[in-house]
Amino acid sequence: TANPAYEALTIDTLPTRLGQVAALTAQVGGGDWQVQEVGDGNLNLVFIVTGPRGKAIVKQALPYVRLVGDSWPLPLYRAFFEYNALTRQAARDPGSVPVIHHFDETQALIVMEFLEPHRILRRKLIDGERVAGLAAFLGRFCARTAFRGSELSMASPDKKADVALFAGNVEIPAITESLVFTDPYYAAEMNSHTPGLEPVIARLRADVDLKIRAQQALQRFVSNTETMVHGDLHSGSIMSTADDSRVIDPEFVQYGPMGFDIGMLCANFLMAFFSQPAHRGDDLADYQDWILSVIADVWSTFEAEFRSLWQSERTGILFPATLFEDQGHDSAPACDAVLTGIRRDAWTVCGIEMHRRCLSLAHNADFEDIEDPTIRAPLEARNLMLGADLIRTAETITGAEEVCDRARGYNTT
Ligand code: SR1
Ligand code: MG
Repeated sequence: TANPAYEALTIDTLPTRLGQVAALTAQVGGGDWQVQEVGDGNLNLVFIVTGPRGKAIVKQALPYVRLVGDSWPLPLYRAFFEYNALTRQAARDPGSVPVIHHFDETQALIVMEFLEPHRILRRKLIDGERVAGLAAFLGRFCARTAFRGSELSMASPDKKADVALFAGNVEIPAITESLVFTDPYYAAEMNSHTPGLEPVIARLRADVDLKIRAQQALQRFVSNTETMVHGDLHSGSIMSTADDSRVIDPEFVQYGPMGFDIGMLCANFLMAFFSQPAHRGDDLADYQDWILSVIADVWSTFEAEFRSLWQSERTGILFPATLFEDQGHDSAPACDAVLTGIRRDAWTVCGIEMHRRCLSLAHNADFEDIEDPTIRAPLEARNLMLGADLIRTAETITGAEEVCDRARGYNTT
């Protein structure tokens, strides 16, 4: 933030300021550029640069939270962590993230691949579109990044160095610590909610056991550095066509619990599910079934991929073959035990994310696009109640099918 050489780009200054960046001109060609600012997220500037040869994305961090304004400063160094997260995700799950063409640390900007005809998944879900291969892609991404970013796979010194590096991303995780894990459970200053939800909210905030569980999840989030997590893996951080998907926007990266990303992801599919009655007509039931099938398939792919990596890539210090296979012991029960911990963390985070998107700052379009609060409130109430249910029972949930059944149950109440 204090870097005097930093200057936010505008559509007018971008061509002059970035005209000499070889990695950008190699993508779009020299000469006349058209520039559009298309950032609709909470934090950054995002430009599409169109030249004679093609298009590229220029993403630049702002020194404050765009959603709130310059009263909430936010360090520019988050672009450095986003860049480093993208390079690691590309290595751990090749093809899962946009190709990076250029990084400028001083200007906090990343030039990357323009994904076309991809659209933000959240908008596709609101519009009732299906994406072939989505669950398999996301299940693999969560499993590969979780496994390959941990001491199950990484050499211990490398892992320690990476944890130390990403520990420098201080303010961004602090946003998650308050907005996600804490603010939903008291009358925090920036909170807002749809009128009519007061009785449900009062029940959540009166539930001491639920608040303990949410704080225990926060404790694990801040202190358990078992893998590099994306940190903000919601449907606005995924871009898809009808049959191709990529994960974008990992500026909330940190080392954290292996269940964090898949838990947040499933929360966003559940919110898409609960909001659908306001967005769909005749095909409502079919489309809601498809969303639930994505959740179930994300988990079956995640677990299959994790087990496969366990067998083929367990090269770190954790659960080494010297203690298991080399002594004639099957290590599959150890893998089961790790997956049990992941499920517990994931379903707790899932419930908390379902709460924060209706109660805290930064709601999601699935619900916010429902203009009539008398339609929105009961749908959000279903979402809040299932979220509480998941937090209270996370340890005993047998799997995603059980969660989908519970979602169907709340969908009719
Ligand atoms: C102040 S930032 C609010 C939210 O936007 C980001 O996308 C994250 O989800 C964060 O929690
Ligand atoms: Mg984001």
